[in-house]
Amino acid sequence: MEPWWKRSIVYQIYPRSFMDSNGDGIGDLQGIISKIDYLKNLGIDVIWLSPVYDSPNDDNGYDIRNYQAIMQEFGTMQDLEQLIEEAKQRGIRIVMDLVVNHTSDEHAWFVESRSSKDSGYRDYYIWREGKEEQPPNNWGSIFSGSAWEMDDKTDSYYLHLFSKKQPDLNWEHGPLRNEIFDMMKFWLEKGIGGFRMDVINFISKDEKLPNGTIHDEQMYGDGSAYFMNGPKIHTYLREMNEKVLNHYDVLTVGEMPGASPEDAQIYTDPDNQEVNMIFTFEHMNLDSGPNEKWDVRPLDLVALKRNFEKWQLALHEVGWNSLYWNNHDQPRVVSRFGEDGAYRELSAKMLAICLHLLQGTPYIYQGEEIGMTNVKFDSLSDYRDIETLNMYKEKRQQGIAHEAIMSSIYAKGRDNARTPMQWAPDGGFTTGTPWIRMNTNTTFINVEQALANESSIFYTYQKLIQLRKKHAIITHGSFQLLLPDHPDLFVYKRQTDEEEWLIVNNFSDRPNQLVWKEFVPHSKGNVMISNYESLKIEGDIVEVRPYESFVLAFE
Ligand code: TEU
Ligand code: CA
Repeated sequence: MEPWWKRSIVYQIYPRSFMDSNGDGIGDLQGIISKIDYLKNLGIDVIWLSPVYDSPNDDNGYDIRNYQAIMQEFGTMQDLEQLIEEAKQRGIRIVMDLVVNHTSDEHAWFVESRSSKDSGYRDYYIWREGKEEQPPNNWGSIFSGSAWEMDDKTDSYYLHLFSKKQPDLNWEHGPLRNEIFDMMKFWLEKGIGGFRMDVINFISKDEKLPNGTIHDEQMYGDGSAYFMNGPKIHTYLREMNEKVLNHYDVLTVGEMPGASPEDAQIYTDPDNQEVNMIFTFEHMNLDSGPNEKWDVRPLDLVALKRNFEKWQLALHEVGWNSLYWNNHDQPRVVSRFGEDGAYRELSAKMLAICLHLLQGTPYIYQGEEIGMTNVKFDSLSDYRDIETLNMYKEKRQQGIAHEAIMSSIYAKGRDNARTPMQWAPDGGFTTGTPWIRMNTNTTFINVEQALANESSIFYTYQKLIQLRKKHAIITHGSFQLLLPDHPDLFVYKRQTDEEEWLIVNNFSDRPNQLVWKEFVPHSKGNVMISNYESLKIEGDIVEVRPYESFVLAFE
């Protein structure tokens, strides 16, 4: 039988910024519960909830202090159980974030671990002696600075690939793995629909922890070759399946920076019992330089198309793709690959259609369905994200100009995705002061207006979801990229034995022409969805207008 998650559409909620129910400026579980009917109306089947666990919030919940308790600001365990139940009544499953590459330094395990070299929890984390007053190796942290922190109590260093308040767990240690597996069972027994696994392909480190290459102008070594897709990653994932996941009917998606399509074939092949699908980063890295996300480059559409092609072909009938433009770590796609001024609505719909007609499970990030945009705060003090703040400090120390850093933050900063959900012209997120400033364009980009306008971006998403439910070709059809070298148009075909669909997307504000006969089997195509009122066809030529997108079906 076909697994349910192949026909599901997932909606990601970043709880802190979704809906505040009690006026403290912080989104919470009751806020989410109050909006389930909105999500039901959109048509999604699954909610992926970013972390709601007890946390000191160094990295907004991705630094967990207690895996089995709820963050007080978000509510209680009862609120979470109520959310699971109310979602279930509407046919919606809740997928939880599983953050097990690291914990908070305030987690009881780490407090124990750092207390003494003889602690029974010592091996839960990765401790090493320094070398001549220097850290054990040259790795840089993803959040700037060294990946090692000296802990005076035992005169040793611990590894933290992210902030120093996020020490990495030692997966080599069997008892640690068993604790994680028990914790997973605790959540599964509550009836959740699965896990999104945070940087799960980082959990197996090369035990020798060798120095990494130092790329141009960088202060630290790049250790990724020694912790991404590490030596025992497949072993650990299979153990997790045997001991836990195989006993439940759930969705699993591994967040996997640095995983190639070849890696993904192994991770997602059902015979291997590892994960159902992964989040690739390859398409998210195309508008950055090779070694640094802050080195912002214009998007090369040809490269983007080739990349999607590679993934679509690699996993077809082998594994499974996840499809996304956005999440809580990425800038808003309409500002990034679309146009967020005059063409905002058209380009947001185009991007939606282009992504949702591919093979895989689509993910919608809160606000994407109304075309929310990036923000530009004048003052650094309005930013909240630890990655952004640490990076700013480090680059200033290296002598880089304030303006240059701010322009990288405007393009790539994670807070672009974290401004509060825009429910109404006056905000509608909170009655108090939000923890991070609201985008001022909520006056005209908001849910209230989107719902009232039948041609809004929201209804394009709703329609895309309905189409996917109805037409098996979207889930199962083969993929073929057409016009691979065209600089503006992203054109592809989906095909089954019975039908053929043509998907045409203009990624530019220039009109482009297509010679009809070269693409369609015959003239009787049905328009399944589009973002203009009707197609512009003259004789044998179709004019594809600025940011136009349409899907034609042929029998
Ligand atoms: O992100 C992993 C990750 O490597 C990047 O996406 C990172 O957030 C950053 O954008 C790199 O420039 C996951 C979570 O999604 C992220 O929110 C957490 O901060 C991180 O892991 C640590 O848990
Ligand atoms: Ca609140």
